[in-house]
Amino acid sequence: MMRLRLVTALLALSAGACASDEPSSQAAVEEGGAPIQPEQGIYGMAPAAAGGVPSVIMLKRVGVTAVRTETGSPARIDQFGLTFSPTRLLTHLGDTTVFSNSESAVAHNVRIRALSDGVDILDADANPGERITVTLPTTGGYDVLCDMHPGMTAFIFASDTGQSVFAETDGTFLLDSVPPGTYTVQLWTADGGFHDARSIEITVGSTGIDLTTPG
Ligand SMILES: [Cu+2]
Repeated sequence: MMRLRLVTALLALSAGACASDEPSSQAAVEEGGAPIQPEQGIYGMAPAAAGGVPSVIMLKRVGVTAVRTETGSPARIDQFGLTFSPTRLLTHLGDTTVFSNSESAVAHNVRIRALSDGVDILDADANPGERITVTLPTTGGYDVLCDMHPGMTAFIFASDTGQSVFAETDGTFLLDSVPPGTYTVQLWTADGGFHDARSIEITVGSTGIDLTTPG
């Protein structure tokens, strides 16, 4: 109930901002530490993290083929100090991710397991200085583990939409720089997988959406 009330309050705040004659020059922050609204995009609530894995919000523009912008370098997860860094990575389906063992003397392992069926898609040893390149086979979430150090874990999500974002642990999320238009928004959660996509009209300014009751 708290989440619903929060989003309702934020929607009211958004409507107020739209009615103002002066365009907002920066994201609005309500006094008391309410979530930040994007200057141009969507914000709202999704289900809270499940088992430590945050919800993912994917946005796809209707009728427009997304043009991928090449970053020039693959995403990278470092193994150093007995941790993966970063511990969360959002990648695009088809892109490669490079694991680098940057330790001077500690051997690691990279095991990647699909959450959808629990099947390992990679199990490789990574000696100091070695690199392992992987391309995830399908959209969805993947646990990353090191067999040699049980505390070493990370999480990768592969998306195939134009814009995607991890929600915060409490479920709040924000997608900025989204041009006005008609979109589909789809939610993914660790305990429910892909939920039904729903249509959303994004207008000028901030558009609030409540995804706490996933379809
Ligand atoms: Cu390790």
